[in-house]
Amino acid sequence: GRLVIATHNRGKLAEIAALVGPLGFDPVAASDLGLPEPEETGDSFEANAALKALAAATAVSLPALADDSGLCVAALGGQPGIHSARWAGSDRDFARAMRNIEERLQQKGATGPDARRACFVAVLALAWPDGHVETVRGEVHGTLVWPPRGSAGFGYDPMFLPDGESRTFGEMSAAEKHGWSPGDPERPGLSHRARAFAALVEACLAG
Ligand code: ITT
Repeated sequence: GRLVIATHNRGKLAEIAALVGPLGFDPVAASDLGLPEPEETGDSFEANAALKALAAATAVSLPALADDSGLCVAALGGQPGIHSARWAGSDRDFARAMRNIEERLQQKGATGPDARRACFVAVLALAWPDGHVETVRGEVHGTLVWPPRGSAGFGYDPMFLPDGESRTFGEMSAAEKHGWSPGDPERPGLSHRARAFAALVEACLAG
């Protein structure tokens, strides 16, 4: 059936559409339905994902899926975290946002890989028009490289080298970044988003 994808981020939308398509859903973008972007007033990924999914589901009376995600840098106390989009400013300048992170790491003398640990977090919220909402979390750990490498993906991808890989997310195709054969619950996936999807599929099968 129809599933609203409650995001206004094109990069996320492409990834989510590729992940839900094979599960038999017909994804519709919230932006194509003319839905406004709710203000993200929550203080956690879970709270923000839930409020975005619920706003869309209740507005159009269809189930809706939202994603709240971000990059958490250990040496920066977990920043930018839930403020990852905001760090790129209203013009969504991620080259500048990555430079900002690098400058802060330099100020802390964080030069070796151990000092440059980071993780990507994605929380998916699936909401129904009756107000029921389910959230799941996916994470991928790695290190931050400088200069950024590759131009695939979106956001902070060119700076993020997942553990055990030789290429950044910016150097991987979408399929490689997912590391997941859609519909195969035996494979947990590579990216935070693919891992959250695997958890969502599992939660739906269990529930
Ligand atoms: P919506 O709320 O409309 O979904 P948004 O971009 O505002 O879009 P978030 O508040 O969840 O979404 O911000 C997440 C930010 O974290 C996003 O803008 C990216 O910069 C970054 N991010 C999340 N997932 C990422 C990924 O897979 N690769 C690179 N950067 C990512």
